[in-house]
Amino acid sequence: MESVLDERERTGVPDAILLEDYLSEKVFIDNLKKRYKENLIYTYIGQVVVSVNPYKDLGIYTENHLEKYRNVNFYEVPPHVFAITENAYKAMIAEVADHCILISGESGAGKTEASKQVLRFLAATSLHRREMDRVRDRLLQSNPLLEAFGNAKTNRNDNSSRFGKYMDIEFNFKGDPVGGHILNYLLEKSRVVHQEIGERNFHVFYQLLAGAPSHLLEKLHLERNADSYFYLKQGKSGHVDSISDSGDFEAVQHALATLNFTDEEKESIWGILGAILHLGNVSFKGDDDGLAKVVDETHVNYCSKLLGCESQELLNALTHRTIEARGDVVTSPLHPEQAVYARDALAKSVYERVFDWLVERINQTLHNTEAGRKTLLGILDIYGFEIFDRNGFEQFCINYCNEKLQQVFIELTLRSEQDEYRREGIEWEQVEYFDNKIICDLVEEKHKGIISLLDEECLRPGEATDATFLAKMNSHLAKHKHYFSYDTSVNNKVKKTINKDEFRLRHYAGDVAYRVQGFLDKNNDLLFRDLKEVMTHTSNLILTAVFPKEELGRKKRPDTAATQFKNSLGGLMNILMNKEPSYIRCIKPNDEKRSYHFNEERVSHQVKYLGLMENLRVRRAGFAYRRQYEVFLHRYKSLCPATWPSYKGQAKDGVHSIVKHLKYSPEDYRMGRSKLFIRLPRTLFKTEDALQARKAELATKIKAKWKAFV
Ligand code: AOV
Ligand code: MG
Repeated sequence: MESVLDERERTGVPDAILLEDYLSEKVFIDNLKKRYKENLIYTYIGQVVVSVNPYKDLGIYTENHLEKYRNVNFYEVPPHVFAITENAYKAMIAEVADHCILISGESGAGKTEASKQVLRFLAATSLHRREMDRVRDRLLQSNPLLEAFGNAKTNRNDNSSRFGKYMDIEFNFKGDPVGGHILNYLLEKSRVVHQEIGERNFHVFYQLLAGAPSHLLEKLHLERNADSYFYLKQGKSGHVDSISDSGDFEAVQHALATLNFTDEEKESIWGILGAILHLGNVSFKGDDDGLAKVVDETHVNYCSKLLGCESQELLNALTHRTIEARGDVVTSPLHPEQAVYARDALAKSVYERVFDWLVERINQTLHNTEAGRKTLLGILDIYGFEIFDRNGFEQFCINYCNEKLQQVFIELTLRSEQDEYRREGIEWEQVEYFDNKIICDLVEEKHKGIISLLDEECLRPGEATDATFLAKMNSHLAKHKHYFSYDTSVNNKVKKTINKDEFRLRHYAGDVAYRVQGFLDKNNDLLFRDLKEVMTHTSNLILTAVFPKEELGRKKRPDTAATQFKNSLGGLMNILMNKEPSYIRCIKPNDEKRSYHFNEERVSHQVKYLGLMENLRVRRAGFAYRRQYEVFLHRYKSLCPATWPSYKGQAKDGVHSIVKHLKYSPEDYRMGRSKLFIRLPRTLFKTEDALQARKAELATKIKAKWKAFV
C-alpha cells in the first residue's frame, strides 16, 4: 500500500505554502508538474488558485463536484475553482460585502473555461424554485451567445475571447442569484474584415452558414460554403477540428430562446450578419477617371435588402464622401481603395454596434426587479496577453489591459498586504517585486504617454501618418526603459531585431514589437457620414436602435478608440478595487494545445511575470488571518477566565490573555497595533472549535440551573 509520504511525493502538495523550500522556483514548478501529471491542475498559494490548462476533459466539473464543494471549508477539500468560488460566495453573504473573482493569464491559459465554471457554480447555488431556475438559465445562456459573437480562432487559441467581459451576479439576502449585469470592453472589430493566416472571423458567421436551416440561408441569399465570402476566408482555416459550428449554432438558437429574443429580433440579427457577408463581397474597380465603380451590384442589392435600405443609396454612399466645411457641403467620389476602406468601416461599425446591442439586450433580460438588499459577486474574464508574428493596435490595447489587471493584483496582494504589516508594526522583511506601473504610465499618462501622443497625431488630419506617430514617440520616449525602436536604439544588436516601422514595448509579460501601420486609422475609427446616414434610416429593427438619427447632428468629435478604452479600463479598475478579490491565475503549459505536455521553460516564464514566487513569499511569511482586537475579544471572550463573564480592560490586553490561555505558540501569532495576526488557518479553526464546545457547555449549565429553579 502506498504510504502518505509516497503519495505526497507523487502528487505534490495542494498548497505551495506547505513547500519546505518555498524560495525556490524550481521546487514550486516541480510541484505544479507533479500535480499536473496526476491530473491535479489546481494548486493554491494561500487563497490564490493556480490553474494549469490540461487541454482535455478531466471530468472534474460534474454535478457531483458541484455538490462536493458546496458548504465546505476551503482547506478541507482539494483545490478547485469551485472551492474558491464557494469561499468568495460564503464571505459575500457573511460580510454583506461585494466580492469579485479575477481570472488572469495569457491567451489560451484557460481563463474563459474557468469563468464558465465559476458562473456554473454560482448559478447552481439557487434553491430550485421556479423563478430561480429562470434566472440561472439566463445567466448561463448569456455565455454561448456572447462567445459566438465575441470569440474567434486565433493562432494562440481556437476559442479566443476578442472582447473583455466583466459580469456581476446579484444575490438577494438569502443568497439566491436574482439578476446580473455585463460590462463589455473593446471588441476586436477589425477581425470582421480581416484575419491573419490560420485565424478566423468571429464564430457566429461560420455557425450560421453551417447550422442554419436551408430556408433561412435562402432568405439571406447565402451559400453554405464559408469560402465563398471574402470576410471569412482570408485566414484560410474555415474548418477547425476542435469546433462543431453546426452544433454551436443549435446552442446559440437555444440561448436566444432562453433569453427571450423575439422572432423579429432574431430575423434582424441574421439579416445583419448576412448583409455583412455580402458587403465583404462587394469589390470596386477604377473607371476611366480612376474613380470607384462597384464590379457586380448583386451583393450590394442583397445587402441593402437585408438591411432594409435603398440599394442605390447604399451604392452611392459606398463610393462617395460628403464633407461639411464651414456650411458648404461638398460630395466627392472615392477611389477604389478609399471605397474598400469605407466598406470595411461600415462592416466593422455595424458589427460592433450589434455586439453592444446584444450585451444591452442580455442585461435587460438579467435585470433584477426584486426589492431588498443585494450583494454582488463579479467575474472578470478578459483577453489574455498575446504576442503574434505581427502585432498591431489590437494587441497594443489587449496587452495594455493586461498590464492594468496586473496592477490590481500587485496592489491588492503584494502592496497592501505588506503595507498593513508595516502599519501594524509587525516585524517584516520586505518582499521585493516588479511594479509594472511604469509600463501603464508609459501607455496612458496624460500628455506624455503613447495614447496621448497617438491622439495628438489623430488631431492633424492630412498631415499626420503612422510614420509621424512613430517619429513622435521616438522623440518623446527614446530614453524610456520600456520603449525601443529602430531609430532610438544605439545598440546595433538590438537595432537588427527591430523593423523600421515598429516600436517595441517591454511588457511585464515579455517584449512585443508593434507595427505602427493602421494605428491612426484604428484610433480615429471613422465611419464616413454618407454611410452613417444610410444606416440611420433602414427598416432593420436593431440598426434603427444602434444608429440613432441624433448622432448625425453631433458636432463634437467623439473620443478616440484608445482613449475610450483607457477610460473604460479606469472605470473597471474602480469597480474591482471596491470589491474583495479572489484570484485564479491561469498557466498555459505549452504552445501546441497538447495535453500532458508540461514545458518547464514556458511555465517558468509565466510564474515569473505573474509574480507567483513573490506572492508565495508574502503569503508564507505572512499571516492568513487577522482580526481587530475588539472583534476577536467579543467573539472569544467566553474562552478565558480573565475575560469572562465580565471584562473592563483594553481589548488588546484581553486578547493577549485569551491567546495565552489557549496556549497559542509564539510562532503562530503576532500582536499588531489594532489587530491580532494568526499565521495558519488551523489555529483559528481550533479556537472556533473550542468556542463551539464552550457554548454547548454553557448551554448545559444554564439548562441545569433552570431545572434546579423549577
Ligand atoms: P483563455 O480564455 O485564457 O484564452 P480558454 O479558457 O479559452 O483560454 O482555454 C483555451 C482552451 O484550453 C479551451 O478551449 C479548452 O480546450 C482548453 N481548456 C482550458 N481550460 C480547461 C480546463 N479546465 N479543462 C479542460 N480544458 C481546458 V484568450 O480568451 O485567447 O486570452 O483571449
Ligand atoms: Mg478567453
